[in-house]
Amino acid sequence: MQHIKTIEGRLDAKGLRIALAAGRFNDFIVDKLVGGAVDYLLRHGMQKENLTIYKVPGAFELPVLVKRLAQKKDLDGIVCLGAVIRGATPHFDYVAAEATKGIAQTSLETGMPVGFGILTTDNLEQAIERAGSKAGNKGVEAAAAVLELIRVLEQVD
Ligand code: INI
Repeated sequence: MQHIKTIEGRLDAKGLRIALAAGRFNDFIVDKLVGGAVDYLLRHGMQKENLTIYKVPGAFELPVLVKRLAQKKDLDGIVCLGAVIRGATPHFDYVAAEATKGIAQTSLETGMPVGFGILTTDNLEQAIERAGSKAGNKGVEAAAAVLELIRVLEQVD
């Protein structure tokens, strides 16, 4: 097998400044995602003083927060956390779509690495499964993704 130059991210958060952006809606689920993300980052060398948690009412408000944080230019990455759970009305679809679109657009426009840890589930059970039980913890996954992405992007020359 020929040697092919491969760039990968070191999972070392030492010295990085990361913000968590979390929606309060369904906070008993979101708190589990926040806890998972914090735990992951601290266990990967991040200093507590370099981590800030910002809270907004719900997932719909996350894009504008992420945009403002990305414009501050003193952050290396942002982890978005929220829980959008389907109800009896189409509200779910609007909130989930706007949050996803707005966050992705800001990340692309600003170049800020953003981890997407917003659950979009059909019911509460699916959300619980993804917030630290049967299906893992999406907050941990989003924190891991942003860390890896930051470390890859800093090697792109
Ligand atoms: N916000 C969420 O984060 N999750 C939801 O499941 C949700 N639902 O279903 O309504 C939700 N709605 C609130 C929304 O994010 C805004 O905070 C609200 O519309 C005020 O702008």
